[in-house]
Amino acid sequence: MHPRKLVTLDEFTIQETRKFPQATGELSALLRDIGLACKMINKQVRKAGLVDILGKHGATNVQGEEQMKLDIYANETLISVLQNSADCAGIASEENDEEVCFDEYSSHSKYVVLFDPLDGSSNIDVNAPIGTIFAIYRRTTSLAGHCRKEDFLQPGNKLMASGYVIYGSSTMMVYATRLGVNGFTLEPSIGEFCLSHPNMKCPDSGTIYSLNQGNSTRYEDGLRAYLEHCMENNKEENRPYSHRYIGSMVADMHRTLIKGGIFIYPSDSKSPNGKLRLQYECNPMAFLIEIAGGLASTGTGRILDIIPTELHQRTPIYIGSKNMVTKALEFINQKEPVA
Ligand code: P6P
Repeated sequence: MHPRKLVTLDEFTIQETRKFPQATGELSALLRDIGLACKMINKQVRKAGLVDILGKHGATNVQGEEQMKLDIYANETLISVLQNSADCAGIASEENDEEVCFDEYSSHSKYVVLFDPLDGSSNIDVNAPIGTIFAIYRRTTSLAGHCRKEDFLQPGNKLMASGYVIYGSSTMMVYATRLGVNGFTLEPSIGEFCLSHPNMKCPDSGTIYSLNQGNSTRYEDGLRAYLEHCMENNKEENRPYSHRYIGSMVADMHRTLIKGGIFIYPSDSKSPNGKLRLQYECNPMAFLIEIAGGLASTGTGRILDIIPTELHQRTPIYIGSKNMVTKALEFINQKEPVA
């Protein structure tokens, strides 16, 4: 009996490429590059409590948020690996005001990558799960020249791949292409991401709702009515649901993908466009969850259909199990909810 063969990320992406004779393998190589960068970030995250890397760096990013040293390390690692990969023409990051288009060596590459290098960084000090979120687009501009702003302002429905790495009880990379969603767990003894969750699907329904209920006084009536619905006693519909909120989008989304549920960061009286960023948080998660069979809405339309106008624009988001997102939209759009 042959021992069960571990399939590494590298082997899996090469096998996927072989399904398409015309594929050049550049997208697969790019996914491996991102995996390498995140293994380097993982190494620092795992020892964050031991070295003076937790201290606040003092600088602030374009969002006006104080940058932790780990944020900066993660950002610089992703930029450096992608710049040297020759599979990426440029990047845009939550931590950079503008896009970064790479020099001659990489400028003819056909892909660009957007990322949140370390999402949920406020959780670093309390050892809660954090993550890296990434989105990969094929360029719309000529490969003869450098990439340009419009390469980074494409709608999510043009994504080639997207995913995240969660630095949690184990380190996992989950990514989606139009072929499906697959999860890889880091095996530290060999330093490889190994296929552990093939062909991931988001359950059509769930019993968990996830949002910062502390903001509920600022929520619109329809959303408050939906929250009442979640907390109501209804045995046949497994209500009341459980409320789970980690405050790290990657962690809340990973649970939603695996267990089902709904994650909400809505607009409210203080944040009319919500808090989460479209291009490197909401779109990559929306693409992934839709490929896994779920839904992702702004409340009035599909996240992936938004035409971006700014690199760091925000959007409200209702994302997760399709039956739960549909029910939430009935409440917030004041349609007579189905009994
Ligand atoms: P709040 C982390 O700062 C983050 O960008 C997401 O990871 C997370 O879902 C959200 O903000 C948490 O925001 O306002 O509830 O603390």
